[in-house]
Amino acid sequence: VRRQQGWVLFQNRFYYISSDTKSWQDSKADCVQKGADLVIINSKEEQNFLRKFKKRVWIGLTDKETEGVWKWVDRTQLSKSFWIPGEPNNFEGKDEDCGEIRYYDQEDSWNDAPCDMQINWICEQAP
Ligand code: 2F8
Ligand code: CA
Repeated sequence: VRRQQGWVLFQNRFYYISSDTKSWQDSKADCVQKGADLVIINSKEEQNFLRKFKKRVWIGLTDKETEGVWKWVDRTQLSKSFWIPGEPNNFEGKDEDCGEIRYYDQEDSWNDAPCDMQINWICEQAP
């Protein structure tokens, strides 16, 4: 059997890093199709692990439902957050409803960006 091709194991969970780019919604759909979802970040260790892919990526974070109320794709609230200082800023009212890891060289690396932007993404499989 070929199992978990292209997935990386970290602390009991499998992660998939895309090699192409998509909108947040299409990225999420790709994860769901793979039996996973966009990554949910619960710890400093996980945040630092994800930075090691050295890519700008969509994560499972959105305030689509209520502007300014950020939730994970499993509908839970944030326990820890790693926003870039000054973010989330809904930049110039451009409706930035989706969360990305924008920088991989600093721990506080999350930015809110327009969901139709095309970047890489990371899926996480629940154990
Ligand atoms: O300066 C921070 C700002 O940078 C960009 O806007 C100029 C980002 N937009 C995109 O990446 C599309 C903003 O989200 C970010 O806040
Ligand atoms: Ca922003």
